Amino acid sequence: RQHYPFLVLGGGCGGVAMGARMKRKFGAENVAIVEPSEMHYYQPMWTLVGAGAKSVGASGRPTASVMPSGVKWLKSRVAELNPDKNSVCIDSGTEVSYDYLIVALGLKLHYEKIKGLPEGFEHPKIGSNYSVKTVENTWKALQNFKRGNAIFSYPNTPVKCGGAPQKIMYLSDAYLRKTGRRSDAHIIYNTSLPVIFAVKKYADALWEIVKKRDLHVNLRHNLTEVRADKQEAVFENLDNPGETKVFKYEMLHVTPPMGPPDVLKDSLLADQAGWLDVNKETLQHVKYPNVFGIGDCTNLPTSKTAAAVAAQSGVLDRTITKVVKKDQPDKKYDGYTSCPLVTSYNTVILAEFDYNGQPLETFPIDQGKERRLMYYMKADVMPQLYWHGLLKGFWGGPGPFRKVMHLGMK
Ligand code: FAD
Ligand code: UQ1
Repeated sequence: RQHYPFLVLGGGCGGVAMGARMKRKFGAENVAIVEPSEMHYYQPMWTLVGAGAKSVGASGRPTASVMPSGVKWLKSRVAELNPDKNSVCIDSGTEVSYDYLIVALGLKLHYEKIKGLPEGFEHPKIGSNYSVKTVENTWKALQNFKRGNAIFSYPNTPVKCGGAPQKIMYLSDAYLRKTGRRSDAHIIYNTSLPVIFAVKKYADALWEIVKKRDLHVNLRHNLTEVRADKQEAVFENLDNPGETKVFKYEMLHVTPPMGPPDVLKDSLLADQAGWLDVNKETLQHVKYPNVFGIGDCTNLPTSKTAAAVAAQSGVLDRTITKVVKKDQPDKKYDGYTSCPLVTSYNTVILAEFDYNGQPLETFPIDQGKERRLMYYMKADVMPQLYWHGLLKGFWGGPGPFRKVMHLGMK
């Protein structure tokens, strides 16, 4: 049996950021992070990897290199959560107890919920930017595109980075134009949602783009089956259950159904839907005051992104400091999240918004327009901000910059 005052579950984006912050406040010897993977990936880069603009190698670094030095890395999976005993069980059978627990387990991809997957990925013409195992298949399918339908799916569950399923469509469109094959392609976005994007300002801009570029959007279409040997994808009509439609494809990009990690879903820490049940302003667990959450595994009603994790990390750092001192948490998370909507190989619409779905833009220019500056931010600035700012516990989101940038302008 081991004990750590501060135990972090998951060594992805939120877990490493919080590990670094807890080390700075409370000392490295008091912090441990449980994470089984040897590699840590900057997932936002996979959108560009799928379109051939970055290499998959550039998106990953050894987990050992991102662990805050001196913090204990328990290279294991969490197998059981026992908040009534202030402890967890890890794979090795060891019980690890804590004074304060930070849950940052991310979410689980469910390719297997689509009939014919994951084995369908052994065939060509199909890829998925959501997994390191399949992201390069997207780029292969795009390069080998001859003639027919290019189809992009969006599942009937919460997802991380809600824009990513369509970003790869815009990049594919741009690639096919660049290589003179666009007239041989029928490009289709089949989404389970009733809208193209949740925030009206950006949705309006995206509808303009799909019209101008001849991209066909079908709302309430949910991918249920892939017959990869026949290059067929089956979608159900969510407004008319039981009704299905078969699409032939020359290229298929799959965004899988997603859900909470199993270990969390089956625990006392989960809400009805299986996500970590936290206070939406303080990120403290609603039932266990010494448990906190960050990122994709939580039930925070905002879009699941690394940008959101950055803003949450600043708030959670403050909440924990207050709780440790037996004070009331005071800093409040406003739901800030951001999605750089890549619309070509050199443009981005930088969506930023809060819990109310209101735009909350950092720069004093209209971010609803496609901009080259924002592409440069997405492709070259964000990775640096991630590795050297967010993971080191120094980047708590653009809030303070927004205030400075808008001085005298609003
Ligand atoms: P993760 O970073 O996924 O980390 C979860 C960790 O928990 C993992 O390391 C995992 O190994 C570990 N874990 C899981 N189960 C266990 C267990 N039982 N025991 C121990 N450890 C466990 N965000 C943006 O802000 N901008 C973007 O442009 C953007 N684009 C994206 C594009 C794609 C294709 C994808 C896939 C994501 C994108 N994101 C983007 C989203 C962003 O990557 C995630 O929201 C972010 O990584 C969430 O951080 P997290 O710590 O909650 O989860
Ligand atoms: C951000 O903070 C962040 O985390 C490092 C991202 O993840 C890759 C983002 O995509 C974005 C857009 C932000 C927000 C940052 C700024 C400067 C607007």
